[in-house]
Amino acid sequence: MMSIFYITTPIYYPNAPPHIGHAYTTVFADVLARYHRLIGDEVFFMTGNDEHGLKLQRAAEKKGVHPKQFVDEMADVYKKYWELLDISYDYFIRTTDDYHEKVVKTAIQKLYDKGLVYKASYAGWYCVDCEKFYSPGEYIEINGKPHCPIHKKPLEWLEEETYYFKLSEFEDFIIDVLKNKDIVYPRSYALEVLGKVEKEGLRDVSIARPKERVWWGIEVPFDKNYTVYVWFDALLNYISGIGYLEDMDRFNKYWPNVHHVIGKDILWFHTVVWFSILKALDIELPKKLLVHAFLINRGLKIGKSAGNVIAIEDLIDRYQDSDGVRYILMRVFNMDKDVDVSTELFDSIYNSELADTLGNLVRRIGVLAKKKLGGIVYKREVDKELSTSIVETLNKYNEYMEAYDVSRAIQVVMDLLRKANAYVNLTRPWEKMDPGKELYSLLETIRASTTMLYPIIPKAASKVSKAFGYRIGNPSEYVIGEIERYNIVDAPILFRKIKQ
Ligand code: ME8
Repeated sequence: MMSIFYITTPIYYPNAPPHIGHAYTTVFADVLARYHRLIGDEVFFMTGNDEHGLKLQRAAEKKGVHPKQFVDEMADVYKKYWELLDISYDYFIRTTDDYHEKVVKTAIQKLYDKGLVYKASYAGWYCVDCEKFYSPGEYIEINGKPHCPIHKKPLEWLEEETYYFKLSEFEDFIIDVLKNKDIVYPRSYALEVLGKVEKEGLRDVSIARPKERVWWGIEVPFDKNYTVYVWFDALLNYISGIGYLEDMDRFNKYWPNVHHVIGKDILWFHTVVWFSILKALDIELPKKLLVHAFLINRGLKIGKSAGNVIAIEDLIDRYQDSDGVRYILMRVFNMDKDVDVSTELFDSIYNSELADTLGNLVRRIGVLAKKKLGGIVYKREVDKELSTSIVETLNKYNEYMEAYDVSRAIQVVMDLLRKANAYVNLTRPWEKMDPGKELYSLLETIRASTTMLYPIIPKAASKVSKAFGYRIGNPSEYVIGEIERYNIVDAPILFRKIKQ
């Protein structure tokens, strides 16, 4: 049955180019988007940039350019990186787009009209990197001074008149949602937020900034001395990007099927704050919020602010192409646990799985088929054991992909490919006069494996399908023995081993 699958990434702050952490999220979203296209869903995949606020204002100031010029240039930089990583997004949203600004203004006005916004003074500790206030108990102290728990940088003291959103009014609603609705995945994250809300309650949040301090933002429609707080602005991208206000049919088509992918650093905003805003706007809550843990390096979350960034271009250089990088990131992908990035680990995954297992099998079978059978392999009965393994693997793979467990899905395919390599060693087709049965069995295994791996390594999978003459189809409708005749025109070397 065809369904609609709307998937989003966070919109990133373009104060610097994206790094491995952004790639982690974006590749994951891309893999889900590609999988859903393969199984016949109508997919809308959106990523983009979060272009307003103090962080961007300062980044532009530092460069001596107007923030608009700065974010324009950076939008191209982000798009270039996503192209390098073969990200198949359908739409790239920017919060400086005019339809988006209109949605933000209308939304904040609606909350104001409903009596959910009021003016009062605020004093507190602020992290510009998070664009977030931290209260005592939330921040950490280093040398007696408040520091951001994520970026480990000193917080700034802010005191100002601001507009508040009455988040406190939504406390019961939020508790009910986190307890009883199956939105946040994995569920442990819902329980984490629930625990915090139950313990501390919900305090109202500031949703505006005085222009004299933060002028780079969307003007508050009911007070021109203020700009809209960047997080309120940013979250609304998920609805403005599919035509909220402008094209309600389109909005109503995609919204009920939205899947937000985020890192756990922005969990609070995407549960408590986002769910309350949606409720206040009379919009249904998202279908799923998919949360993942961090990539870390020397114990710290990898990030621009921590200065331990790993550049996407370095990864692409080392692993030769986008496929290598995509595969490694998805192979280590973990929603619950932080993953320590290490070159040894990445190299060994690349060498043993992509080069030695998949690459080696494809090369061997391609060469053998050409040499022994002139490249033409007719349909034969598929080896019983292999055929059972193919079916089992497909079932598990589909189950894991439906559960967003890309890493496990990859691992079952690798197990199948290892079995196929063992079958080659056991049956020794190079010694046979007519190795038709063995080669056909192996080609069917390769076809199934590349079909399953296509969302992760689209270039390599397409290369094999072209060289061996078959189409990448729907992995939930794969039929063994469907191909009457393989025509092998090439025996590609997919991944060249790197020296460790
Ligand atoms: O927070 N490990 O933007 P941002 C895993 N503009 N994921 C990581 C990561 C790491 N070390 N570093 C970054 C913002 N990420 C806001 C979002 S959405 C309405 C507004 C990924 O540029 C992860 O997805 O700081 C994280 O949530 C996101 O980048 C933060 O990107």
